[in-house]
Amino acid sequence: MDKRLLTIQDISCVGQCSLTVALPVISACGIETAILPSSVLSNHTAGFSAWTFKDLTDDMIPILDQWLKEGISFDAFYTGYVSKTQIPIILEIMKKTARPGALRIVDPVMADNGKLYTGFDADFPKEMLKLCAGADVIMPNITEACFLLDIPYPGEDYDRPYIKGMCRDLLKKTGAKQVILTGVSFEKGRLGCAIFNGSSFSYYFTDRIPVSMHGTGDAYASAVAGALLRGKSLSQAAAIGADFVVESIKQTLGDKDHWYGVKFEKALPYLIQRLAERPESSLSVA
Ligand code: PXL
Repeated sequence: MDKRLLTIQDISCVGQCSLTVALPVISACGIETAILPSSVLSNHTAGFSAWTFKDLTDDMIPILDQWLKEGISFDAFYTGYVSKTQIPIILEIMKKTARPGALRIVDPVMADNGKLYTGFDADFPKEMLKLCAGADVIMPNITEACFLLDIPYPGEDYDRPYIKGMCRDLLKKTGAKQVILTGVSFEKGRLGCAIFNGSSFSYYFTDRIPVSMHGTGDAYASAVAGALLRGKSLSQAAAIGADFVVESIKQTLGDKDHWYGVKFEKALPYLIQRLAERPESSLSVA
């Protein structure tokens, strides 16, 4: 049977993030992608002056009940932007619809640049810990890692031992099996991630493109999820995801009208090509 993934996150109708990125990216990876929208927003909350917000928590259990009646189940789950009250429901959905050995991938979307996103309160990280508990892969950025660990945000003031310790502490505290820590940089022109699978630790860096674009975290996590389901290792998936985001950013550079997201669509052929490569040639870990 082909693999089927369920992704749970919001629909920001306009703005190229969350489900409007995850569905096309993971589908392009050749993986059947089911969705459970956690909420519907007119547009995302980063950079637009206002937005509508419709919470869909009340629909989640009826949807689950219907899936159970149909015998619907999943090989993988990938969660993104969700609300606090949805976390216990999502845990129940995963428990009841997981096929044997199902993979749980959690992007603990809640913060960046040292701050929680608009609409997330100080209690949110404690709830997010519950979603991360026992996950196969978590993909926090450094800000999210600090909130999960309840430690101060270091800004750019950190070194290799700090990042390695952070990865170890994340697995210890959350009980997750593997972590990809994103947004790591030790030198000005290079940006990447730290990858720790519980025993081996590595980094993957690319040249830093000196712009900050919204939605790159979702494009990254979606490509990693798709690559993992295509059988790539954690470090291969981390590298493919990073290169896909760089390609998406390059496709967006110079388009002033496109300030709200990245043109990941233009990079999908590149992603598909990378996924078709033999495993050895797609791995380039610094
Ligand atoms: O990209 C994360 C994200 C997802 N969904 C919504 C957001 C954000 C980040 O700001 O606003 C609605």
